[in-house]
Formats: sequence, structure tokens, C-alpha cells
Amino acid sequence: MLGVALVVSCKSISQTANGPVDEKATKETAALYKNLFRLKEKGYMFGHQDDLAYGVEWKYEKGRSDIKDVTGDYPAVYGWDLGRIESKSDKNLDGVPFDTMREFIKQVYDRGGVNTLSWHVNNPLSGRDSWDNAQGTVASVLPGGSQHEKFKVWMDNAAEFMLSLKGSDGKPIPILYRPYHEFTGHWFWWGKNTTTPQQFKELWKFTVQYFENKGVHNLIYVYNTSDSNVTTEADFMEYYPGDEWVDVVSFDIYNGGEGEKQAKFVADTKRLVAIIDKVAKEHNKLSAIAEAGYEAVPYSNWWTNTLTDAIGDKKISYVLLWRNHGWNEHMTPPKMHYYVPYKGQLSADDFIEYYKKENTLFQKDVTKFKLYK
Ligand code: BMA
Repeated sequence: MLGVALVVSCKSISQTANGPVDEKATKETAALYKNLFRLKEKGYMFGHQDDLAYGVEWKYEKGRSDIKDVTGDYPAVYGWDLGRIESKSDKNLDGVPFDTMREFIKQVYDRGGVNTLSWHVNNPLSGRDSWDNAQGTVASVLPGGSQHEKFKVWMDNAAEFMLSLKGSDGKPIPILYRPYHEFTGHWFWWGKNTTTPQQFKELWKFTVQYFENKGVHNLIYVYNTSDSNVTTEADFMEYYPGDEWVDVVSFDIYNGGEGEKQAKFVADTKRLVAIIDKVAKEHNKLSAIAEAGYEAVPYSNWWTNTLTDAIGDKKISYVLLWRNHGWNEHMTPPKMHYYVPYKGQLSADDFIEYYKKENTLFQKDVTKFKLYK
């Protein structure tokens, strides 16, 4: 509370009908925003987390990508995570050096692809990671809260990174920024079980305003729920900070297994896609599936069958598949942790068919589209 809503809630609504939330968005950011509305009429972009950094059987090989190994083309959207930027660590939480990430982001922009950032930010109250879902954390970072000043320093570190992203043309690189993701789940410190709608909205507005005041004008803001606790449009909108604060509405969803679980993934995705499609139309926003996947893709036709069926004919901007880590040391018994096929993987042939579909857009498609002009 403490006045933040009063101070920051005076954006002009008319602006957002034609441009992104940030009224001072750079030319390229505003162009991307506008072009994404045109692009969705052609199809949806395929995205992959950490695509250029590592794959199931390799790490940091120049130009390599599991998607490219399989299809000959890169994805159109590339996801990266800022986790650990808060402590100015050299590497993010999954070991990607921030300097390398900056280079990847530049390469992507230079060839007309799209970058998106999430932030698995540590819990500022407990000092543990973002999965420490302790009561009162969001309250503690809001103005007047015990961790507010500390959180501002963390935001400064993130802002510094955002400001350092420049293309070969010297322009700030537009980023689809997805703060406080999956908040309807109960696993992150900003999750709805430990945060009221009012607190979440304040945190969101504070974040947008803080970046804008730091001169960060290359962000397109992505609102993101999990599939957890979202049955209806009202559930999806319960923590929505308002049309003046959000550019893209999205959700994350994972296929948890075969049989009934696979059917559930399709049914839930269909329902959620219908919700974001309706919200996007009524609020003049873009929409996306910001994270999805079936770990280790054990079903050979998952791409042309399950995922294609789940998305249907709704006009979303992109679907992003999670990272291809390979061996996952966090899990017992040890399991392979990856979400897109590598060469020779069970679903690789099907992925090639999926790649060839007219409405799935990869790097070559979006390069032609000139999203930043
Ligand atoms: C999770 C897993 C973790 C990873 C985290 C942040 O879904 O992939 O291994 O640390 O995302 O990228």
C-alpha cells in the first residue's frame, strides 16, 4: 500500500491502444509491439529457453542449437533468465554467463529474432532462492517494507543489464519481459498463496515504473500465470494490474505424463488458450504460451499431434519450450531434463513436420518479416 498505487497509476490509457505500456518505448520496441499484431495473422513463433547456450549433448559451441541441428533453422523466440543478476553474479542460476547471454541476445536481434527474459529472483527476505515461498515476502519489498531498499538495488542490477543490451546498429534491443511469472502457482515467493492481488498489482506497477525511471525503454511487459489455479477468465484476471501495465497475456503449462495426463494437458491448454485469446481481443493485447513442454518428449508425435491440437487455431504470438539441460542433477532418480528434440531424439522426425507447418514460425520466417522496422 503506502501510496505506491497513487503515485504510479497515472498512465494514459489512450496510448496503450496503439503502443506498448511504456510510452517512451524505443522506436524498435514500439515497432516490435506493432509488428507482433501483424505477425500473429500468419502464425505463431516457436521459442526455446537458453537455445544458443547449450543442448542435451553440448555446451557453448558457437552457432549451435538443438533446434538448428534438427531443422536447419533456429527458433524465432529465445528465452533467457536473469536469476542471480541480483547479486551481480557472473553467471545466471543455470550457469549461463551474463556476458555470453548479452552476446546471444545481440546475435538474435541482429538476425531479426525475438528475445524474452524471465527472472528467477532470489527471495530478498530469507536470502534463499525464488522457490522459497515464505509469507510476507512481497509485502517486504514494496515501498515501506523491510527489504524495499535492498530490492531496489537488485532492480538496479537488472536495469543495468537491460540497458547494456545493444544491437550491432547501436540500438537498445527490445525484450519481452515476463516478471513474477507463474504467480498463480504456490512455488515462488510472489505466488498467490503468499501475496494478495493488491500487493501483486503494486509490485507489478512499481517494477514497470522503476525500470522506466531508470531509463529502461526496451521492454514489452508479459503477464504470466501458471496453469495452476486458473479455471476461469476471472481466475486469470484476478491479479491483472490493468491495461496500462500489460502488453502480453500468457500462461505456462507442462504435459505431466502419458495417457490421462496427456489428455489433461490438451484440455487445459485449450481452455487457457481460449481465455488468453478472449482477454487479448477484449483488451487489445497480444497473447502467448510463455513456457510449455513435455520433459524428454517421450511421445514421438507430440509436436504435430499433442501440441498442435492443444493450441488449435487461436492466434497466439508464440509458444516457448523450456531448456535442454540434458542430465538433471536436481532430480532423484536422475532424469534427463530437456523439452525440444536433439538430432536422433524420438520426436525429431515429427518436429521436422511441425517445423514445416505453415503457421509455425522460426528464425527464417521472422527475419523476412523485419520485426524491428
Ligand atoms: C526449472 C528447471 C531448473 C531451472 C529453472 C530456471 O524449470 O529447468 O533446472 O533452474 O527452471 O531456469
